[in-house]
Amino acid sequence: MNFTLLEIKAISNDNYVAFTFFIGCMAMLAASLFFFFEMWNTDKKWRTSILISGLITFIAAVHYYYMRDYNLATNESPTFFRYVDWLLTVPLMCVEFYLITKKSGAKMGLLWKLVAASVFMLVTGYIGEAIYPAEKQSWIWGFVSSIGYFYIVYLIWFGDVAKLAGNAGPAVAKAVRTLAWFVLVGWAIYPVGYIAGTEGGLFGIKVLEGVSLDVVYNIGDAINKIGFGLVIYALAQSDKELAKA
Ligand SMILES: *C/C=C(C)/C=C/C=C(C)/C=C/C1=C(C)CCCC1(C)C
Repeated sequence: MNFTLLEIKAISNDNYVAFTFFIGCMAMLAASLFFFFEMWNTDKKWRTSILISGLITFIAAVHYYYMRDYNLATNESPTFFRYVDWLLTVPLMCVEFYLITKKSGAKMGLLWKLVAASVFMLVTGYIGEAIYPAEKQSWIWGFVSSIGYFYIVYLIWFGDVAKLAGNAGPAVAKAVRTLAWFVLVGWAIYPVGYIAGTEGGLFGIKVLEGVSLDVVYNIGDAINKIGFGLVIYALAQSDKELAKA
């Protein structure tokens, strides 16, 4: 008889990369439960937004579960799962911007601009990271990807999103300003991970030697997915207070 040994992989104490996947998964799950429950404690007007916050962290939790396994089994970066996760969650963040500015007149066209720019950013980033990682050209793809990123930053800081937020009430204007900082500073964590993780990530030079791309991405995700959702939650809550007053 031929027995196949099922190898059970545990996270060893010094495997901090796998540990951040584990913690990431738990944090995303906890955040999802929070949003899903709080959704019912929220004014109808904001319920869809809170639901989407929960979907973003839930989709991430499922991907983190797989990514943790993948990383333990292969000791490699789960690049494919990572980008599938982002391709689902980043457009959902664009939907959040659309939903909160919709009451002051956001059109579907704005949503499509944001979604198209984010898909462009992610697909070109994936090409640089997964297809040409060992080439010195990965920085070119990173650079191309950044064009999509800066277009999103532009739309949110100075373009349609900023204008619509300016016409909205103080609660929405404040939330959009905070979310704009997330996009400018929080999302900038990702190119740092890319530079650390790809050969020649910065103009053909390998900088940030010894920094784990996965740890940088995992920190970025925790801040940007959970933090982003909490800003929208705070908006829904403060709007409730304003309505009561
Ligand atoms: C929840 C996941 C989020 C918010 C992911 C965001 C990802 C980015 C903003 C990635 C940006 C990149 C660049 C701007 C250049 C290098 C390639 C990327 C894809 C890492």
